[in-house]
Amino acid sequence: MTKRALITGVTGQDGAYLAENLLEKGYEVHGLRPYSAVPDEGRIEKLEELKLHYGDMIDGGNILRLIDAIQPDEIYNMAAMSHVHVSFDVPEATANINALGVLRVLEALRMMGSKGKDIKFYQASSSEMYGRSPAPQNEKTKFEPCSPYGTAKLFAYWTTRNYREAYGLYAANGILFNHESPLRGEEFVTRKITKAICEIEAGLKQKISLGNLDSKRDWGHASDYMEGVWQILQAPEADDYVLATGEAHSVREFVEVAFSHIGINLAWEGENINEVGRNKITGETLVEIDQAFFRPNEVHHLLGDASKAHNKLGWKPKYSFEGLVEDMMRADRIIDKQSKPRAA
Ligand code: G4F
Repeated sequence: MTKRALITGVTGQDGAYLAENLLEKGYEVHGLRPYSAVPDEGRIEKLEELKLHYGDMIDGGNILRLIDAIQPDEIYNMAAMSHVHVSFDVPEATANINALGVLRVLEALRMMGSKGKDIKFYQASSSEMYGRSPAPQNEKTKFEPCSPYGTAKLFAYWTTRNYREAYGLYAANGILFNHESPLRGEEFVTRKITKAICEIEAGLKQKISLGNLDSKRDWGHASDYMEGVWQILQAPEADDYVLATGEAHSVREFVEVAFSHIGINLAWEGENINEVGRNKITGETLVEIDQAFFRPNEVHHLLGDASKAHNKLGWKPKYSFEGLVEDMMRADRIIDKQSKPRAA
C-alpha cells in the first residue's frame, strides 16, 4: 500500500528535501504552503509528483479540513517562522505560527478521534530551545530558550509530548540542531556567507557584513537530517530524538573555511565591533562587523549529542562540516557556473 504523507511548510529548505526523500521512497506526498504574493516554489518546482495545497498554520479550520480530506499516514510539521533574529521583531506572529499552529494540528488529530490516532505526527523541534543550557545538549538537557522563537518552539515541543501522553496520539519530536544546504535561505548565516563569498570572487561584491563571529553551532546537512526525520516516524513507539553531528564550529571558522574554497586566507584584526577580516596577502578588507546583525539575546554554544538517535534508529549523518561547506560553496559558485558552458 502506498503511504501518504502531508508536509507543512513544504516550500522551505526542510520541506523540499523531505518531499524529495519521501517521493523517492514511493510515498504519495502532499505539501501545504501558505498563500504568497511572490513566487515561493523555487525549491520544489522539480518535484512534479508533489501535490500542493494552500494551508496556513494560523487557520485551524483549514488544517482540520485538509487532514480529513487527505487522510495522511504521516504528518510532518515543518512550517515555522524560522528566523531567530526576526522573532524578536514579530514575537506574537512567531508564537501564533510556531506554538499555536502546532496546537491546531494536534487538536485536529484529537477531534478526528480514532482516525486521528492512526496518523503519525512529527514536530520540528529545535536546538534553539536549549538556549543558554551548557553544551553538549541531548534529550535530557534542561531547556533555557532565550528568544521568542525558542520559547514558541518549546511550547510546541511540550504540547506534542502532552498530546502523546494524554490522548495516545503517535506524536514525536525531532530536536534538530542547525542544518544547512544549498537550499538554505540567504538570511541565515551559512548561506549568507557562501553566497557573498562567491559574489566577491565574481567581482559583484567587495565585502560581507556579519554579527557575532564567535557563536558556535553544530552544523549538519539538511539532506542527512530529513532522512533522520523520516526514521523518527518509523519507530514502533513515538519518542523524542536529538539529531546533530556532535561537532561545533564558530561562525568565524565557517567564514574561514568558506573563503579557503576561493583560495583566500583571512587575517583577523581589531576587536568587537571594530574587528575586520582581511585578505592575508593583499590586506583588502573582506569581512566587517555590523551591530545590526547582533541579537538582543544570543545563544552562544550549541553542540548536540545524538547518541539516542544513533542507538535506537541507526541514524548517523554522512556529511562532515567540511563537506557541508564544500557543497554549499559548489552550488553558489558563479565563476565555475559561468565557465561551464565554455568548457563544454
Ligand atoms: O544562521 P542563523 O540565523 O541560525 P540560528 O539562529 O542558529 O537558527 C537556526 O537554527 C535553529 C536550530 O538551532 C533553527 F531552529 C532555526 O530555525 C534556524 O534554522 O544564526 C547562526 C548564528 C547566530 O549565533 C547568529 O547570531 O550566526 C550568528 N550570526 C552572525 N552574523 C548571524 C550573522 N546570523 C545571521 N542570520 N546573519 C548574520 O549576519
